Amino acid sequence: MGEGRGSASSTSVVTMLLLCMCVFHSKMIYAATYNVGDAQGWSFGVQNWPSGKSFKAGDTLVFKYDPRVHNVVKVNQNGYNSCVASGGSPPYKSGNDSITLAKGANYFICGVPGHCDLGQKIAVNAN
Ligand SMILES: *[C@@H]1O[C@H](CO)[C@@H](O)[C@H](O)[C@H]1NC(C)=O
Ligand SMILES: [Cu+2]
Repeated sequence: MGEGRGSASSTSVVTMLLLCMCVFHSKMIYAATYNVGDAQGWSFGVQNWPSGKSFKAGDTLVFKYDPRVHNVVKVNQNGYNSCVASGGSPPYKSGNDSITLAKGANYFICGVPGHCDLGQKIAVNAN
């Protein structure tokens, strides 16, 4: 009787462990990494790069650029539309920035004056 109870609870512990491992693995398997702008990197006219792609929350965008010339600022929709970085997060400026997508809309612009207006901006929707 005691043995029966013991084996039932160890079965559920094993089941729980397997479930946790499956969740962990599916995140590892399905999270993708994208180089923004592909070979051109984070550059003028990159604005259309996301079109036709589908992104998931947890995917990583890698922004590659010359840090003496550009940076990356996460902004809100208004900042994206009007090319204003003020009030946004502090800029990323390593030239090789990995940023994980949050669920929903993610907006990034270059904070160097004039660059966003030249299409150095992206809007990415993560499901
Ligand atoms: C960019 O960063 C990643 C890690 O975040 C690293 O593996 C890679 O080598 C870096 N590339 C360059 C060109 O520095
Ligand atoms: Cu720039």
